[in-house]
Amino acid sequence: ANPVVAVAGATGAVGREFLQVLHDLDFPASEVRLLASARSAGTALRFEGCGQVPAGDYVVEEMTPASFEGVHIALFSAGSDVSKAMRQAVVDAGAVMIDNSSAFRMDDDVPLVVPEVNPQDALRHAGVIANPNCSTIQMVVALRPLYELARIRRVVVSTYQAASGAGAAAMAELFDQTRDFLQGTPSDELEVSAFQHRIAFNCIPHIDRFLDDGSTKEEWKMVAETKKIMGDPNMKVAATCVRVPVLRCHGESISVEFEGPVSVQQAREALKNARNVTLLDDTSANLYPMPGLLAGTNDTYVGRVRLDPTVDHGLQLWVVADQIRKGAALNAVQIAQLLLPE
Ligand code: A2P
Ligand code: 11C
Repeated sequence: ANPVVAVAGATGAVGREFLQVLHDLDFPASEVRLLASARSAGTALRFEGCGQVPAGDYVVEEMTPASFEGVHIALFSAGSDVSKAMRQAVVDAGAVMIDNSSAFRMDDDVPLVVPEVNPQDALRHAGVIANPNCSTIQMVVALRPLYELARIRRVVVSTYQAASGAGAAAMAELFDQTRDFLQGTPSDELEVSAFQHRIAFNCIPHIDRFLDDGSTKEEWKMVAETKKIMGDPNMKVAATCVRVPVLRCHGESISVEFEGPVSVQQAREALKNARNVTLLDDTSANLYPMPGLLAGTNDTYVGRVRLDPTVDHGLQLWVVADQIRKGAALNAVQIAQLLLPE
């Protein structure tokens, strides 16, 4: 029988995208349940349908432990606290939780999966599979084909992260602040609540909380999650994560140091042949990936591939992906596809 799918956090930025991706990939569901908090229970969301589920307006139900009875796959994006609170109910129902929060990512019994990189890990789950942080996902999709050319020793990455990474409300704040600023509201009177500072016409080098070593939790995630997904604890990663006034799609400047020689030509060839990667790299035509032009896409886009002459075997690249799709909802649904019978 086709699986029953629950979408936990259906009204959020990622939750809505879960619905869109289930439709776009025509996921073979027999039923899709929309779950959120009591605040939005009773409201209807449009769902275009997938598998045996017809298009229609579906009523959002309040998420409780009983919501998961009869569910096979539970796609979660309602924050870590909700994932932790519902984990046992999901497992007791015999369902698999595919969790977009950071609650369980580093647990030994929870695979952390990017289907282009470590699909085999998904099959070793004990009821929960974690979806990595969006910034990590697009980086490892680009690094994996390069790693096959030569082992990667060290990566230095700086991110340019879209407001929507912080949720639907943060996306609205960037939009509203920009409009209010252009309409003449003085900058100290702009409403600031999603981020620590104004995001309109600004960049904020602060995503998630600060840790004792001066880095942020977002930067730590890129380090720890990359090692786990790539299966190489010796790969060194240094990250700086920055919020920029972009609505959707994260950009990443990545410097890669290999153990042996890798030419620009070899790297371009490997990226061109990699599944779900699009190489947009022709400087003579001003062709490179840009966040403002790639919202709503599924691939990980790579450009500006060039030598890093400051190390023995180094390359530099620029990577863009829609972080709500590949960085969250699409990656999670692709994980669910790995669980379907052949
Ligand atoms: P709701 O819309 O009812 O608040 P985002 O990441 O875009 O902010 O979305 C968060 C999602 O998680 C929303 O769907 C939100 O539902 C849901 N959510 C937040 N808190 C809870 C909760 N305690 N129980 C169930 N769903 C929750
Ligand atoms: C951001 N990357 O852009 C964050 C959002 O660990 O899943 C996702 C945080 C996470 O703000």
